[in-house]
Amino acid sequence: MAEIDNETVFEKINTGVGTDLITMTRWVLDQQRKVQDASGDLTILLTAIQFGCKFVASKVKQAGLINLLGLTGSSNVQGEDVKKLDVLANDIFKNALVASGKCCFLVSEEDERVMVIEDPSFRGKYIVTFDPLDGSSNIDCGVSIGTIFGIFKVHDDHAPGSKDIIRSGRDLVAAGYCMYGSYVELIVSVGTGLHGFTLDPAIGEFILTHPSIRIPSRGKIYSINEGNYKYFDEPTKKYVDSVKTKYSARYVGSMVADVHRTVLYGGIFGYPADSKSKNGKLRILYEVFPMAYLVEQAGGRASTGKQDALDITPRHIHDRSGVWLGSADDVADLEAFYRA
Ligand code: AHM
Ligand code: MG
Repeated sequence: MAEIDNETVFEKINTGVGTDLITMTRWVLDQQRKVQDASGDLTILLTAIQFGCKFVASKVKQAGLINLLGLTGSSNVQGEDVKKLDVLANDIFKNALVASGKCCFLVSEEDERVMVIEDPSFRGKYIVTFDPLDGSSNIDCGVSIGTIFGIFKVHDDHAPGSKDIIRSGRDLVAAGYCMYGSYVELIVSVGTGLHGFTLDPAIGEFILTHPSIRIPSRGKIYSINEGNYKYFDEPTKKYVDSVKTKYSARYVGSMVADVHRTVLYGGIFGYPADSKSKNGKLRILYEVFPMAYLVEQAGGRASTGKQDALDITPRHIHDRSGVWLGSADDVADLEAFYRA
Protein backbone atom coordinates (compact mmCIF):
# COMPACT_ATOMS: atom_id res chain seq x y z
CA MET A 1 0.00 0.00 0.00
CA ALA A 2 1.25 3.47 -0.90
CA GLU A 3 2.13 5.74 1.99
CA ILE A 4 0.35 9.09 2.50
CA ASP A 5 2.56 12.01 1.69
CA ASN A 6 1.95 14.17 4.79
CA GLU A 7 3.41 17.24 3.18
CA THR A 8 0.91 17.37 0.35
CA VAL A 9 -2.20 15.83 1.94
CA PHE A 10 -2.49 17.62 5.28
CA GLU A 11 -2.73 21.31 5.92
CA LYS A 12 -2.78 22.65 9.45
CA ILE A 13 -5.92 24.63 10.32
CA ASN A 14 -5.41 27.73 12.40
CA THR A 15 -7.57 27.36 15.53
CA GLY A 16 -6.87 30.90 16.75
CA VAL A 17 -9.36 33.70 16.36
CA GLY A 18 -9.07 35.12 12.88
CA THR A 19 -11.06 37.79 11.15
CA ASP A 20 -14.18 35.62 11.02
CA LEU A 21 -17.31 36.28 13.05
CA ILE A 22 -17.51 34.98 16.62
CA THR A 23 -20.97 33.65 17.35
CA MET A 24 -22.15 33.52 20.93
CA THR A 25 -22.15 29.70 20.87
CA ARG A 26 -18.53 29.69 19.73
CA TRP A 27 -17.63 32.23 22.40
CA VAL A 28 -19.29 30.15 25.14
CA LEU A 29 -17.45 27.04 23.94
CA ASP A 30 -14.18 29.01 24.12
CA GLN A 31 -14.98 30.02 27.72
CA GLN A 32 -15.82 26.41 28.54
CA ARG A 33 -12.48 25.22 27.19
CA LYS A 34 -10.72 27.47 29.71
CA VAL A 35 -12.45 25.81 32.67
CA GLN A 36 -11.05 22.49 33.77
CA ASP A 37 -13.62 19.68 34.02
CA ALA A 38 -16.35 21.80 32.42
CA SER A 39 -19.23 19.51 31.48
CA GLY A 40 -20.67 21.64 28.67
CA ASP A 41 -23.98 21.96 30.53
CA LEU A 42 -23.77 25.76 30.82
CA THR A 43 -23.06 25.95 27.09
CA ILE A 44 -26.24 23.99 26.36
CA LEU A 45 -28.23 26.11 28.80
CA LEU A 46 -27.01 29.37 27.23
CA THR A 47 -27.86 27.99 23.79
CA ALA A 48 -31.43 27.42 24.99
CA ILE A 49 -31.55 31.00 26.32
CA GLN A 50 -30.26 32.33 22.98
CA PHE A 51 -33.05 30.45 21.24
CA GLY A 52 -35.62 31.95 23.62
CA CYS A 53 -34.28 35.45 22.95
CA LYS A 54 -34.44 34.99 19.17
CA PHE A 55 -37.97 33.63 19.40
CA VAL A 56 -39.17 36.49 21.61
CA ALA A 57 -37.35 39.07 19.44
CA SER A 58 -39.24 37.83 16.41
CA LYS A 59 -42.62 37.96 18.19
CA VAL A 60 -41.93 41.45 19.60
CA LYS A 61 -41.30 42.68 16.04
CA GLN A 62 -44.52 41.17 14.75
CA ALA A 63 -46.68 41.90 17.79
CA GLY A 64 -48.82 44.64 16.21
CA LEU A 65 -49.45 42.48 13.15
CA ILE A 66 -50.47 39.23 14.79
CA ASN A 67 -52.70 40.47 17.61
CA LEU A 68 -50.09 40.22 20.34
CA LEU A 69 -50.42 43.72 21.79
CA GLY A 70 -52.62 44.49 24.78
CA LEU A 71 -53.70 42.77 27.97
CA THR A 72 -54.71 39.20 28.67
CA GLY A 73 -57.31 40.38 31.19
CA SER A 74 -55.66 38.64 34.13
CA SER A 75 -53.08 39.78 36.66
CA ASN A 76 -49.94 38.09 37.99
CA VAL A 77 -48.82 37.25 41.52
CA GLN A 78 -47.55 40.82 41.93
CA GLY A 79 -51.04 42.16 41.16
CA GLU A 80 -49.85 43.62 37.84
CA ASP A 81 -51.88 43.43 34.62
CA VAL A 82 -50.47 40.73 32.37
CA LYS A 83 -49.87 41.51 28.69
CA LYS A 84 -50.23 38.92 25.94
CA LEU A 85 -46.53 39.18 25.13
CA ASP A 86 -45.64 38.61 28.81
CA VAL A 87 -47.43 35.26 28.68
CA LEU A 88 -45.97 34.24 25.34
CA ALA A 89 -42.42 35.18 26.36
CA ASN A 90 -42.82 33.24 29.62
CA ASP A 91 -43.98 30.13 27.74
CA ILE A 92 -41.14 30.42 25.24
CA PHE A 93 -38.47 30.62 27.93
CA LYS A 94 -39.98 27.90 30.11
CA ASN A 95 -40.17 25.51 27.17
CA ALA A 96 -36.63 26.30 26.01
CA LEU A 97 -35.19 25.93 29.52
CA VAL A 98 -36.97 22.67 30.29
CA ALA A 99 -35.99 21.21 26.89
CA SER A 100 -32.31 22.03 27.57
CA GLY A 101 -32.37 19.31 30.24
CA LYS A 102 -29.99 21.39 32.37
CA CYS A 103 -32.31 22.95 34.96
CA CYS A 104 -33.91 21.70 38.14
CA PHE A 105 -35.76 24.86 39.22
CA LEU A 106 -37.15 27.83 37.31
CA VAL A 107 -38.25 31.08 38.92
CA SER A 108 -40.20 33.45 36.67
CA GLU A 109 -41.71 36.86 37.37
CA GLU A 110 -44.92 35.57 35.83
CA ASP A 111 -45.31 32.46 38.00
CA GLU A 112 -46.23 32.53 41.65
CA ARG A 113 -44.34 29.39 42.56
CA VAL A 114 -40.98 27.81 41.75
CA MET A 115 -41.26 25.41 38.81
CA VAL A 116 -39.67 22.09 39.62
CA ILE A 117 -38.41 19.82 36.85
CA GLU A 118 -39.03 16.36 38.24
CA ASP A 119 -38.43 14.11 35.23
CA PRO A 120 -34.87 12.81 35.79
CA SER A 121 -34.21 12.72 32.06
CA PHE A 122 -34.83 16.49 31.84
CA ARG A 123 -33.35 17.44 35.17
CA GLY A 124 -30.03 19.30 35.45
CA LYS A 125 -28.00 21.17 38.04
CA TYR A 126 -28.93 24.78 37.27
CA ILE A 127 -31.54 27.18 38.65
CA VAL A 128 -32.63 29.92 36.26
CA THR A 129 -34.41 33.01 37.57
CA PHE A 130 -35.90 35.21 34.87
CA ASP A 131 -38.13 38.07 33.91
CA PRO A 132 -39.29 36.92 30.47
CA LEU A 133 -40.36 40.36 29.28
CA ASP A 134 -39.27 43.29 31.36
CA GLY A 135 -40.61 46.79 30.78
CA SER A 136 -44.19 45.67 30.20
CA SER A 137 -45.51 49.24 30.25
CA ASN A 138 -43.49 49.92 27.09
CA ILE A 139 -44.72 46.92 25.04
CA ASP A 140 -47.69 48.56 23.34
CA CYS A 141 -45.84 51.70 22.25
CA GLY A 142 -42.89 49.89 20.69
CA VAL A 143 -40.25 51.19 23.11
CA SER A 144 -37.30 48.91 24.03
CA ILE A 145 -38.10 46.00 26.32
CA GLY A 146 -36.04 43.00 27.36
CA THR A 147 -35.48 39.66 29.05
CA ILE A 148 -33.37 39.35 32.22
CA PHE A 149 -31.94 36.10 33.61
CA GLY A 150 -29.70 34.84 36.40
CA ILE A 151 -28.20 31.35 36.73
CA PHE A 152 -27.31 29.56 39.96
CA LYS A 153 -25.96 26.04 40.43
CA VAL A 154 -27.33 23.56 42.97
CA HIS A 155 -25.16 22.85 46.00
CA ASP A 156 -25.67 19.12 45.69
CA ASP A 157 -27.07 17.46 42.54
CA HIS A 158 -28.73 14.76 44.61
CA ALA A 159 -30.61 16.95 47.07
CA PRO A 160 -31.77 20.19 45.43
CA GLY A 161 -34.04 22.31 47.64
CA SER A 162 -35.09 25.82 48.62
CA LYS A 163 -31.58 26.63 49.93
CA ASP A 164 -30.49 26.54 46.28
CA ILE A 165 -32.95 29.28 45.34
CA ILE A 166 -33.08 31.59 48.36
CA ARG A 167 -29.46 32.64 48.45
CA SER A 168 -27.07 35.57 48.08
CA GLY A 169 -26.47 37.14 44.69
CA ARG A 170 -22.77 36.35 45.15
CA ASP A 171 -23.65 32.74 44.26
CA LEU A 172 -24.64 33.56 40.66
CA VAL A 173 -22.58 31.66 38.09
CA ALA A 174 -23.88 33.57 35.08
CA ALA A 175 -26.41 36.22 34.13
CA GLY A 176 -27.54 38.25 31.18
CA TYR A 177 -30.17 40.35 29.53
CA CYS A 178 -31.48 40.64 26.01
CA MET A 179 -32.69 44.02 24.79
CA TYR A 180 -35.32 44.12 22.07
CA GLY A 181 -34.68 47.60 20.76
CA SER A 182 -33.57 49.27 17.56
CA TYR A 183 -31.17 46.31 17.53
CA VAL A 184 -31.37 43.07 19.52
CA GLU A 185 -28.49 42.72 21.95
CA LEU A 186 -27.68 39.85 24.31
CA ILE A 187 -25.36 40.89 27.12
CA VAL A 188 -23.87 38.01 29.09
CA SER A 189 -21.38 37.22 31.79
CA VAL A 190 -20.18 33.82 32.94
CA GLY A 191 -17.89 35.43 35.49
CA THR A 192 -15.20 36.46 33.00
CA GLY A 193 -16.20 40.04 32.29
CA LEU A 194 -19.14 41.45 30.40
CA HIS A 195 -19.66 40.74 26.72
CA GLY A 196 -22.28 41.84 24.19
CA PHE A 197 -23.65 40.00 21.17
CA THR A 198 -25.81 41.61 18.49
CA LEU A 199 -28.40 39.52 16.66
CA ASP A 200 -27.68 39.42 12.93
CA PRO A 201 -31.19 38.84 11.58
CA ALA A 202 -29.80 37.70 8.21
CA ILE A 203 -28.12 34.61 9.67
CA GLY A 204 -30.08 34.32 12.93
CA GLU A 205 -26.98 34.35 15.12
CA PHE A 206 -25.80 36.51 18.01
CA ILE A 207 -22.39 37.91 16.98
CA LEU A 208 -19.78 39.22 19.43
CA THR A 209 -19.82 42.99 18.90
CA HIS A 210 -19.03 44.33 22.37
CA PRO A 211 -16.21 42.25 23.93
CA SER A 212 -15.04 43.01 27.49
CA ILE A 213 -17.31 45.97 28.19
CA ARG A 214 -16.08 48.35 30.88
CA ILE A 215 -18.39 50.93 32.42
CA PRO A 216 -16.77 54.39 32.60
CA SER A 217 -15.86 55.09 36.22
CA ARG A 218 -18.00 58.24 36.10
CA GLY A 219 -20.82 59.24 33.79
CA LYS A 220 -22.95 62.29 33.05
CA ILE A 221 -26.44 60.76 33.10
CA TYR A 222 -28.82 60.01 35.98
CA SER A 223 -31.79 57.73 35.40
CA ILE A 224 -34.66 57.52 37.87
CA ASN A 225 -38.45 57.93 37.83
CA GLU A 226 -38.49 61.47 39.22
CA GLY A 227 -42.28 61.40 39.24
CA ASN A 228 -41.80 59.57 42.55
CA TYR A 229 -39.77 62.46 44.04
CA LYS A 230 -42.29 63.22 46.78
CA TYR A 231 -42.01 59.63 48.02
CA PHE A 232 -38.19 59.56 48.06
CA ASP A 233 -36.30 59.42 51.36
CA GLU A 234 -33.98 62.32 52.28
CA PRO A 235 -30.70 60.78 51.00
CA THR A 236 -32.33 60.03 47.61
CA LYS A 237 -33.84 63.53 47.38
CA LYS A 238 -30.49 65.12 48.24
CA TYR A 239 -28.61 62.93 45.77
CA VAL A 240 -31.07 63.64 42.93
CA ASP A 241 -30.91 67.38 43.74
CA SER A 242 -27.11 67.20 43.56
CA VAL A 243 -26.95 65.56 40.13
CA LYS A 244 -29.82 67.29 38.36
CA THR A 245 -27.93 70.54 37.94
CA LYS A 246 -24.88 68.91 36.37
CA TYR A 247 -26.04 65.64 34.70
CA SER A 248 -28.51 64.86 31.90
CA ALA A 249 -31.67 62.93 32.79
CA ARG A 250 -32.62 59.84 30.78
CA TYR A 251 -35.34 57.39 31.83
CA VAL A 252 -36.89 54.83 29.49
CA GLY A 253 -38.88 52.93 32.12
CA SER A 254 -37.56 49.57 30.88
CA MET A 255 -34.80 48.42 33.21
CA VAL A 256 -33.01 46.56 30.41
CA ALA A 257 -32.81 49.69 28.24
CA ASP A 258 -31.86 51.98 31.12
CA VAL A 259 -29.17 49.56 32.31
CA HIS A 260 -27.88 48.99 28.77
CA ARG A 261 -27.38 52.73 28.27
CA THR A 262 -25.76 53.01 31.69
CA VAL A 263 -23.37 50.14 30.91
CA LEU A 264 -22.29 51.69 27.60
CA TYR A 265 -22.30 55.41 28.46
CA GLY A 266 -21.79 55.39 32.23
CA GLY A 267 -23.83 57.24 34.85
CA ILE A 268 -26.30 55.93 37.38
CA PHE A 269 -29.67 54.16 37.28
CA GLY A 270 -31.82 53.93 40.40
CA TYR A 271 -35.11 52.47 41.51
CA PRO A 272 -34.92 53.11 45.24
CA ALA A 273 -37.18 52.00 48.04
CA ASP A 274 -39.46 54.91 48.94
CA SER A 275 -42.55 55.64 51.02
CA LYS A 276 -44.84 54.32 48.25
CA SER A 277 -42.81 51.20 47.41
CA LYS A 278 -41.39 50.35 50.83
CA ASN A 279 -39.08 47.65 49.45
CA GLY A 280 -38.54 49.22 46.04
CA LYS A 281 -40.17 47.93 42.88
CA LEU A 282 -37.58 45.68 41.28
CA ARG A 283 -37.50 42.01 42.17
CA ILE A 284 -34.28 40.68 43.71
CA LEU A 285 -33.89 37.27 42.09
CA TYR A 286 -34.59 38.12 38.47
CA GLU A 287 -34.06 41.88 38.14
CA VAL A 288 -31.72 43.23 40.83
CA PHE A 289 -29.27 40.30 41.14
CA PRO A 290 -28.63 39.67 37.42
CA MET A 291 -28.17 43.38 36.69
CA ALA A 292 -25.96 43.89 39.76
CA TYR A 293 -23.80 40.92 38.72
CA LEU A 294 -23.46 42.19 35.14
CA VAL A 295 -22.59 45.73 36.22
CA GLU A 296 -19.93 44.45 38.63
CA GLN A 297 -18.48 42.29 35.86
CA ALA A 298 -17.97 45.49 33.86
CA GLY A 299 -16.21 47.26 36.72
CA GLY A 300 -19.29 49.16 37.92
CA ARG A 301 -21.16 48.99 41.23
CA ALA A 302 -24.65 48.06 42.38
CA SER A 303 -25.91 49.12 45.80
CA THR A 304 -29.08 49.47 47.81
CA GLY A 305 -27.56 52.70 49.13
CA LYS A 306 -26.50 50.92 52.29
CA GLN A 307 -24.95 47.65 51.07
CA ASP A 308 -23.83 45.94 47.87
CA ALA A 309 -26.92 44.67 46.09
CA LEU A 310 -25.36 41.22 45.54
CA ASP A 311 -24.96 40.76 49.30
CA ILE A 312 -28.73 40.73 49.90
CA THR A 313 -30.40 37.38 50.56
CA PRO A 314 -34.12 37.42 49.73
CA ARG A 315 -36.61 35.61 51.95
CA HIS A 316 -39.10 34.86 49.20
CA ILE A 317 -38.69 34.34 45.47
CA HIS A 318 -40.58 37.53 44.56
CA ASP A 319 -38.99 39.80 47.19
CA ARG A 320 -38.04 43.29 46.07
CA SER A 321 -35.25 45.72 46.87
CA GLY A 322 -34.24 49.26 46.09
CA VAL A 323 -31.19 49.41 43.83
CA TRP A 324 -28.72 51.91 42.40
CA LEU A 325 -26.24 50.80 39.78
CA GLY A 326 -23.76 52.07 37.24
CA SER A 327 -20.44 53.92 37.27
CA ALA A 328 -18.46 53.13 40.42
CA ASP A 329 -17.82 56.80 41.34
CA ASP A 330 -21.45 57.78 40.82
CA VAL A 331 -22.71 54.92 43.01
CA ALA A 332 -20.14 55.89 45.66
CA ASP A 333 -21.48 59.49 45.61
CA LEU A 334 -25.01 58.18 46.20
CA GLU A 335 -23.84 55.98 49.09
CA ALA A 336 -22.17 58.99 50.71
CA PHE A 337 -25.62 60.60 51.09
CA TYR A 338 -26.86 57.49 52.93
CA ARG A 339 -23.83 57.47 55.22
CA ALA A 340 -24.36 61.13 56.07
P1 AHM B 1 -42.12 44.95 34.92
O1 AHM B 1 -41.25 43.77 35.21
O2 AHM B 1 -43.54 44.75 35.32
O3 AHM B 1 -41.98 45.42 33.50
O4 AHM B 1 -41.62 46.15 35.89
C1 AHM B 1 -40.27 46.44 35.93
C2 AHM B 1 -40.01 47.76 35.23
C3 AHM B 1 -38.55 48.01 34.97
O5 AHM B 1 -38.19 47.60 33.68
C4 AHM B 1 -38.43 49.49 35.10
O6 AHM B 1 -37.16 49.89 35.56
C5 AHM B 1 -39.50 49.84 36.09
O7 AHM B 1 -40.42 48.78 36.08
C6 AHM B 1 -40.21 51.09 35.71
O8 AHM B 1 -41.16 51.38 36.68
P2 AHM B 1 -41.94 52.77 36.71
O9 AHM B 1 -42.92 52.72 35.60
O10 AHM B 1 -42.55 52.80 38.07
O11 AHM B 1 -40.94 53.87 36.53
MG1 MG C 1 -39.58 43.12 35.18
